[in-house]
Amino acid sequence: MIPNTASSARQWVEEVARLTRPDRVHWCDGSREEYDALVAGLVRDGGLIPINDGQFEDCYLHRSDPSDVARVENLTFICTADREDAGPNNNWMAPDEAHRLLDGLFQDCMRGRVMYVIPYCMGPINSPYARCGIEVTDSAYVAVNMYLMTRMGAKALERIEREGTFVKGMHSIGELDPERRYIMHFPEELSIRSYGSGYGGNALLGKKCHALRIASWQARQEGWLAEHMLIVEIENPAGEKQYVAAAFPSACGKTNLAMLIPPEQFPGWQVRTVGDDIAWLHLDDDGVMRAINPEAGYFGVVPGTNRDTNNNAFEMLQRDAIFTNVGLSSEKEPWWEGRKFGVPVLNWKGEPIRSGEKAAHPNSRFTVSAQCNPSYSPMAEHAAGVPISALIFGGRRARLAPLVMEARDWRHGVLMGAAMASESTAASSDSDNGLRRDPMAMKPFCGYNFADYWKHWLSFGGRSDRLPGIYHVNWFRQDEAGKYLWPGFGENLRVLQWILDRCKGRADARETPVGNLPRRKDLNLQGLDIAPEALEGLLDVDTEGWREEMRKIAEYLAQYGDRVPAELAAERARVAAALG
Ligand code: OXD
Ligand code: MN
Repeated sequence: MIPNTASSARQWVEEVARLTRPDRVHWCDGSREEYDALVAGLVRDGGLIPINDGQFEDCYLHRSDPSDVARVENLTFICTADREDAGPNNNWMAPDEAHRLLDGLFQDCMRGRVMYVIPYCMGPINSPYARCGIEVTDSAYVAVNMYLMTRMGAKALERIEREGTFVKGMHSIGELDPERRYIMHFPEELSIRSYGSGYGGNALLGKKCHALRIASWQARQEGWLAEHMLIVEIENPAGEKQYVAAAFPSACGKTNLAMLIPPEQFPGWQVRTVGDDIAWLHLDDDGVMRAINPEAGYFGVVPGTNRDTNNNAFEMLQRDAIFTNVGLSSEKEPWWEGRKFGVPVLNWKGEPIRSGEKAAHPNSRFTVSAQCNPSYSPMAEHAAGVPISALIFGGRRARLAPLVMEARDWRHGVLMGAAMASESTAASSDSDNGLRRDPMAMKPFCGYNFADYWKHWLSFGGRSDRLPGIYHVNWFRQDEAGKYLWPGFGENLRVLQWILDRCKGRADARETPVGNLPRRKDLNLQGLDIAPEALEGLLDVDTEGWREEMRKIAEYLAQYGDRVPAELAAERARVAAALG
């Protein structure tokens, strides 16, 4: 499948091979036979461990280097000519310096290794909204994960050759040395260089590096949005389908929401997944916001997954899945905290479990093709994407943020997104367990200055009068004793129902300075066992707490200096004034 000599893809790959000196170059064609052969090779080398094939057909375990288990935000850089374009939200390095550093690391780094060339397409192959890239890597583990996560191989290469443009991604696991690890992005060159890590978010370059950091930059230039959002299809018993896209920081239940199972009291409702992590949003000619999921698979957090929390994920992990950093049970089955059955005997490092120790790494993951999801929406393959009724922002906040609130208009919604904050999680190794501002859940992923990003978001306000409603949710509110007030999981459909009814003008709300909130009577609580005090807490607006929050938001925005759009500052001031 090697393209002809004149092809820009081939020329670039030859250039990379001259620098990295692999023993062999393998152009991936994306076939199942190729996947099986790569897996067999990995099994031979110990990169994948077969697990109980009786129960888990064609499933494997990968144990990563123990120092390489999460994204590394402190080693992730945006390399733009002007430092201000990367903004205070990113680490920055001058492109020349970054190239020099990375050229040094990549030089000869693939000697004795195979270089896999992975042409991929982010989005349905025939979608005008899709974008392509080529990842070269010396990791067969990356190649098999890319097979599950993206549309890769011959078809993608065809499109690349036709369009003549693609994102250039160079990856090497190097020596897996944390001191020689960099994830570098060059948005102005549409290129990525990642060295020294094999972890998904750092190494599967189609995902965070391309579909968010580079794509967010392209999206700004081209007038669309690349967002850290799931996309879900909700069909009510009348057969009416609506779509929402929702942004949550990593490990806040996005995959669960994307695969929600309606509670018993919702007969006739169906929820289907379009995407679980990334949405590319475009306005169509009628001003309707349409979303595609650029990915074709999931790289989900495993701990906590069971039949009750996410039966769809649980089901799809039974075949053709790759587990990374879970434990093993006495039956040689993958084991993780919250699996609810089986006896763990080995931890994620492959050592016998010591008492009190966790078997799976908290950021252990599964990789699986979206085709294995029993609730996969056929609309995920639709070239024109799906029309979005509501955009939802959410964080993990023990206090203050109510269960749900609605922005009064687009501008207020942008403020809600920009002010998002969350208690930190295990998906990034830089967690400090504090509260961190994570605007639009894009803190680790926006490929340019947040101030310019908010301006770009605000610009949509003037482009259409059919924009989606914007909402903020919080499933993680706790009482003083630390007990969750809301049951979450499938019951979140009750909140989604209110949101969707609001979008159709069918539900009531009370206006408050921070947004429109449902009253108890506005939510469908039929059959839900929830204490009145819990509900009161969930729907309460703590005026003093919000005044303080608005002051903190002002401090946060001030970090971005005069680049902060005046419209956003004015919106914050409006809400603060309304709070008195
Ligand atoms: C992810 C993340 O892996 O956000 O999706 O970290
Ligand atoms: Mn994510």
